[in-house]
Amino acid sequence: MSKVYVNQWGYLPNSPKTAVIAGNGSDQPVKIRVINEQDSCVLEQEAVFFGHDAASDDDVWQADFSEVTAPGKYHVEDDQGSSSYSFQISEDIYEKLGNMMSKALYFQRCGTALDEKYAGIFKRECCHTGKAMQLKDYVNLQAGNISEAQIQMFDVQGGWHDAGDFGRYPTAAATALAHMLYAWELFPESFEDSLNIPESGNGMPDILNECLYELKWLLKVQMADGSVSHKLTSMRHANFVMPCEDHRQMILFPPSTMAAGAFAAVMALASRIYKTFAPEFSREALAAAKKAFAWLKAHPEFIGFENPKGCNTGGYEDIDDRDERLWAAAELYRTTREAAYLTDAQALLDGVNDPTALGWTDVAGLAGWALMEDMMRALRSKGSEVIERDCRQAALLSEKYVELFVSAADDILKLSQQCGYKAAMSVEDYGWGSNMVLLNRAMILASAAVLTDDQSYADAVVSQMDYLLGVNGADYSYVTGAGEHAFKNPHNRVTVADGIDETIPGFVSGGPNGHPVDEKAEWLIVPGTPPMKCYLDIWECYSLNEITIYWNSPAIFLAAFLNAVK
Ligand code: 9MR
Ligand code: ZN
Repeated sequence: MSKVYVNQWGYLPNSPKTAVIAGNGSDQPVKIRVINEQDSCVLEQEAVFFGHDAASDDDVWQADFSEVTAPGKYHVEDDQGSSSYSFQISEDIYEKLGNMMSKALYFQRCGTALDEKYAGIFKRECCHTGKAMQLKDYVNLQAGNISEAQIQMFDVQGGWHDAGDFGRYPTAAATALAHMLYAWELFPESFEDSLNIPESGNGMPDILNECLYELKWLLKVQMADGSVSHKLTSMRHANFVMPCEDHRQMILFPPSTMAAGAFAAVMALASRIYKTFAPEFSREALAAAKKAFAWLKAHPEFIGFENPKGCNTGGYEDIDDRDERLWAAAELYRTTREAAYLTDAQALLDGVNDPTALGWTDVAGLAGWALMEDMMRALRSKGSEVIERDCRQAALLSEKYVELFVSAADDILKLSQQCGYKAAMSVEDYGWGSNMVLLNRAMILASAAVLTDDQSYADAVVSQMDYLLGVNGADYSYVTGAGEHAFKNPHNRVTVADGIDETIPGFVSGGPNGHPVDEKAEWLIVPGTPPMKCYLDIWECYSLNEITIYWNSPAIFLAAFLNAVK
């Protein structure tokens, strides 16, 4: 029996629309019919045989139904009697999705009660209000070498839980924040001020309100010497209880150069963005950024991070900090226009591995956004804004980045064309958090679309969102609440412990993983399962089905992009 896949959430009226038909074991022609809510066929179309798709092990047809543009509810049938899930065509499809995914971050808030007024049935009590201690003190205390009275305790209340666990990790936080701050800066028209969060209506756009909640917390994990703790978690993950029931001792782990770099970068970025909305915070953020950068300069050696013995919370390990240093220098240059930062950035760019990377491990692409920011903004406002280039060196660096982004986007386009489902992923790319790899690549495509105005990049972004929302061999929409067959059992302590049947909407799943490491997935996924289908909507499967702030943030960026360029 064949299977018909569509974007279960929906399509913009004028965007390309592809249905993928898979798996009927022959290469005979396939026809599709697009059916509206009145049950009439609005388009009959021949699907084109793509061939065998490696990542899903499916024989695949692609049917273009872009001709259908009238707003409404539809589904697609093939001539073998198979039918897709239903979907909408509507102007506000990505605006709604973006709002939903941004609101999901409110549900990650730590150190505050979530009132019914904003959280509805998902209201909950305040959590993690206790103070944290540094790892060295924790270790000494455990060994009986010191008493509690001798320990300096830190106020660390606030911020977002990173994921399905209650940890808070600066490098992950900084990347997620950057995606959203840039999304707001480049596509402000996509952010409606209607998230219904406690700060709504205070004169600041809600997306910036939500980000400020995290940024204010982030300031708290900078130490007096300018260094930044690599993470704030307990020694071991909390049980599957509501956050207010988790009373494990919170620990500020030792600093890393990655944390200092990412912190300096995002604080410099934030000081620009909040300059008029929150001038006091903006000044504080810049001072904190400079202090972290000074600490970095005083520590030119790589200071990595590894979990101490007995600790099982996230590691966010890295083997290279040059990209974080580069990102920090680029943002500080962009904010202060001081030449010394630019000289640093220039020197660091030559050494980085993956210059357009936009994820939490490799962040050199975020430095690119900083350096191209004025150009991208001017292009977005169709030249009405003049690019002020104060120096030739900055212009050259940003031109270099334009080339890097466009050439990376060309490679990503090719990848997307090689997949029957149009996912810009090779067979090997399906690891833990594969949806992030796909979404980060789509952000590179979106950047190239802004920089060149070439429609093919924007169309490929649509394909990546289609994959996320249902055009994939696993047959799921990977955003909770978005579509008829959206995943609903995330590896999220709150969802598991809250006793509510419904799932908080707007969360992005980590997605299929060809090399799962959680026990449940190891048991249930039959060896040889094609990587695109190595997915289970089961809460125990943390290496397939967790949620994180930095899996939501790229999707928020992309929804804002698609909504703005529609
Ligand atoms: O997203 C991270 C993934 O890329 C890594 O492979 C994995 C193992 O190191 O860790 C993931 O991050 C988790 C973090 O360590 C703790 N919070 C939940 C994150 C998502 O699973
Ligand atoms: Zn909490």
